[in-house]
Amino acid sequence: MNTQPSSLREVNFDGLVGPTHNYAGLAAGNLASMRHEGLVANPKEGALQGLLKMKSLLDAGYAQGVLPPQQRPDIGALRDLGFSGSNSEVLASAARKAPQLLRAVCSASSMWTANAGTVTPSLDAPDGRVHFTPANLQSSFHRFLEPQTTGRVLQAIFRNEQHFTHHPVLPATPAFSDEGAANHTRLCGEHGEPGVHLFVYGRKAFGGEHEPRRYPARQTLEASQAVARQHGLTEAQTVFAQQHPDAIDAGVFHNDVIAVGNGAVLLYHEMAFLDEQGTLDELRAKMVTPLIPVRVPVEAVSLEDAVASYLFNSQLLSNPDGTMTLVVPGECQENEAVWRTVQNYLLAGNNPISEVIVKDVKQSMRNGGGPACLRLRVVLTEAERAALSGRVLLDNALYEDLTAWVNRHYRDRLAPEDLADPQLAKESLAALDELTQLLRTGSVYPFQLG
Ligand code: SUG
Repeated sequence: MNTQPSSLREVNFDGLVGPTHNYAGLAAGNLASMRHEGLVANPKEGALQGLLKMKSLLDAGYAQGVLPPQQRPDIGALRDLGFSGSNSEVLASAARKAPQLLRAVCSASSMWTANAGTVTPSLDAPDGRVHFTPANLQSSFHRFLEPQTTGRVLQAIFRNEQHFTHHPVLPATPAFSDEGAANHTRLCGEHGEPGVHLFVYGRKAFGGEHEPRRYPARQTLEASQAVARQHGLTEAQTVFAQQHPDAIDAGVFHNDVIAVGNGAVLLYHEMAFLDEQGTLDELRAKMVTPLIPVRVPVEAVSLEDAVASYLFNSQLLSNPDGTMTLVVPGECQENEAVWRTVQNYLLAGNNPISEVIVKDVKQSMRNGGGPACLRLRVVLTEAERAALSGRVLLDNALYEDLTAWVNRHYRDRLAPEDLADPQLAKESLAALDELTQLLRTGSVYPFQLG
């Protein structure tokens, strides 16, 4: 067990937006992705918006990490599906015969690292190590292509076996559908108190009821239970709650689109959980510190406004004086009901939230990814931070290097018809090869491993 709990700090590892970022309408039940299909994307702007978010949180005193994007287009995936010939021939043939597959293998969806996996801090784990399980993301083809490289990236960075341990991806089958930390919230008191882990699922694989009718439920109870078991979490440390099916049908495809927790605070929309009272009661019974629920009722913010603004996809960050800062996407400011709620209810209310920071992550937002989707939270002790491999903790020099790298390699315009351009694939590989040197991760991409 950790003996220096006060050195615990949350590091947010943001995913870099990859060079093939585009709008392909790939995600059923994700209204932004469905609405923006075919739009011309600006990968350079997307990557710079992400880097600016990281930099401003670094400047505000928060610990910030960075995770590399994935190798795209995934030409290997097209070969597995029967396309053959040179890389250019594979791309051209896919563009002609299966444009939807070409779009899928070009997706830069790994930017949403809240779906990279589930993480348990050493303080809560029986062996005193930080535990990782990459999410299988089996509910969509474009995201199912992520877990292998995600696993390699996590193992390259959290390599030290004394401090970190990695579990296998759950079986990639509907019964174990897993979307990672987007459906997992750790609640706790201050300064190294053990946490209670809230796992939110959309359906039960076996004997389920109350399922959504329009859109898929992406997380199963069975997957969440398996991850908790892998990490050695006990019944006393875990709460499993079902997401409200009506919320899923309104476009809430992950719990982090409707709730966010930090410390003892759970900020959530009235429609987040199927059994709201039962969920709060169980959390209260298991937490050492009193839970601070901050409930937003439908009268204040409708489900529709919650989904359109991504108010709940905010980052809730702890400050040294016990207050918290909410990092919201720009879309919240543009929505009258939401902005009123932020000012008059969240900031003015009797809760630790004392500041709101607005960030522009529009390129990601148009695909349904807000500030919270873009980051994987990893709570680390000082010793664990020192044991990280690679150059992945953001400082001013790394920010400058990454910004220059984006400006050197990224396009400022990418339309669906550009995806078959063999030059895009070459540019992307050249950029990623340079990135692994910059981040000192070693070889993590299929093209580097041979
Ligand atoms: O899985 N969008 C992602 C957005 C993920 C947001 N993550 C969290 N809520 N944590 C998804 O739906 C759209 C890609 C496209 O349509 O081009 C996409 O995959």
